[in-house]
Amino acid sequence: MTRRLAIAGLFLVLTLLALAARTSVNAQAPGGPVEATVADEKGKPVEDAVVSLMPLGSAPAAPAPSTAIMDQHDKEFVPYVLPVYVGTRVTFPNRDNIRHHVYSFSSAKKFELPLYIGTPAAPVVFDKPGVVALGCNIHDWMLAYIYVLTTPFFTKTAADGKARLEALAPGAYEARVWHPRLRGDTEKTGKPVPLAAGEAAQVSFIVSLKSEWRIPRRIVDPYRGS
Ligand SMILES: [Cu+2]
Repeated sequence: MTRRLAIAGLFLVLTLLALAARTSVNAQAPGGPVEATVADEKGKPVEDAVVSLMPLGSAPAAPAPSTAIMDQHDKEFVPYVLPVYVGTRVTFPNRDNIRHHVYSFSSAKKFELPLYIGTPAAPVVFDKPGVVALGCNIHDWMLAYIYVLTTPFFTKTAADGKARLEALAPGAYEARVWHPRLRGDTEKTGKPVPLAAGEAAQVSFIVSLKSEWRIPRRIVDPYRGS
């Protein structure tokens, strides 16, 4: 009798252990992917929009410090929009054989990399959230944006206006969109995104964009090299 009870008890314990293991596996299974779509008011896909997800309730754990690259190639910045997590170190390699002079007057990061060829020795640390507009003193048309975020969960739309985020922990999030020409505040674009384990979620934004105005490229005398 006692032995039977012991065996029954053992079974019970094993069953509970198996259940607990299953639950914990479920808890760790990633949610998503989150598929994001950004279009303008006419339904045209919007490229280079940054879609971010902020977990609701608790602040996201900071990822390991990372680095990113803002190239200069053929007298343009590449990419046009670079989203980074706050604290990211960004290098500015110049792949042209002429000199560039990169600067920003944005309050999120004022800096200057005086005339240089190659890669400046020290990367620039983007330690404040916000929008950093980049320019070049020599080539007025050069323009790009570094968008500094306080969540590590972000992505950028391709030419078809679509972007994808994977491997997120299940939970409640708020999605936001940002674009260099966004009319209005990115804070007001928030949409709730509940994310269940192993289930895809969709979020779509219709944004109003300011009209584009870019300084035209100047014909540069190749022999002067500027
Ligand atoms: Cu330049």
